Amino acid sequence: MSAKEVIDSVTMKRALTRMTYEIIERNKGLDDIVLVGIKTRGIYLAKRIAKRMAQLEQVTVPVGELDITLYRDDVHRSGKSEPTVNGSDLPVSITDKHVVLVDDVLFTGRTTRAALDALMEIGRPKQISLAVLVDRGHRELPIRADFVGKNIPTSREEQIEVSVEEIDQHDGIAIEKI
Ligand code: 3GP
Ligand code: 5GP
Ligand code: MG
Repeated sequence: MSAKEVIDSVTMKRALTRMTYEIIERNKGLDDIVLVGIKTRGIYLAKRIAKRMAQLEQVTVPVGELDITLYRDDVHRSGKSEPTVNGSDLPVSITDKHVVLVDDVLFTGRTTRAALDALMEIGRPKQISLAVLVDRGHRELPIRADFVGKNIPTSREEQIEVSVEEIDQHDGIAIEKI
């Protein structure tokens, strides 16, 4: 296995800052926004975006979490399992709010679909948007991200390694051949 860094820490921070500006701009401010991170790294990215929003707009945006079972066999497409939501921790009601789902990597879209199902069961948001740090392609569902850090085309044999300071001691994005 060899990992090649394609996005360094400075570039990754800039991408997150740009995504934050885009969310503020498209929402015409931060009224009614709730950020919901998808476990694990999506949560840290959502918290980073919230921190940036506070710096830029002096507004505290609520950050919630969704725990979606990760399935590792999806890389090889050998398994038939679907991602399911194991739990959620949302600090406020999402009804009539603009929920921005945040994940590290968008691949087939199945995790996002599971997240959408869960959110609709929990409440009735007025809008749901999707923000991902990396779109690696290979969608299997009609799902696209509204805010994208980097589009990194991959083969199915490749894997994107997203590192965040909070758990990996550094920021960066690498491509790994598996
Ligand atoms: P994350 O929880 O921060 O998203 O499954 C554990 C980790 O493995 C995940 O971290 C995810 O980034 C990473 N991973 C790499 N490739 C895949 C993949 O194809 N599917 C899933 N579900 N996780 C993957
Ligand atoms: P999807 O459900 O869209 O196929 O995959 C999205 C989820 O799986 C994301 O939460 C993401 O963490 C994980 N994932 C899929 N492919 C990759 C990848 O190449 N690298 C990383 N880090 N995560 C991936
Ligand atoms: Mg993830």
